Amino acid sequence: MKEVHRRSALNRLKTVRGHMDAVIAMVDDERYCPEVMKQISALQSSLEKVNRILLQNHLETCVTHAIHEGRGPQIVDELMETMKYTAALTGPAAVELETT
Ligand SMILES: [Cu+2]
Repeated sequence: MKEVHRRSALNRLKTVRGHMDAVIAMVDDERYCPEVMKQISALQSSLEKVNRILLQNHLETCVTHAIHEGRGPQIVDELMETMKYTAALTGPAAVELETT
């Protein structure tokens, strides 16, 4: 991985872990449902951002190398297969994530 992306992904994932602990405590304390739901949405958004960082890293490293080695079609197929489970990478929410 490129160091800049590795650092960024790790920092964000560690923040998510701390945030997740806080949300678990909220549920344990039986906090008001919409408050918990807002926090869950924020966690989802944070994880989607991490996925975009990983996608950027993949394009800049693995995909670039594969194309140079003539393995473009295979790696594109693999990526399309991966992204079909990730609406946030391809759907309208992805545009919002660009700016955050
Ligand atoms: Cu990769």
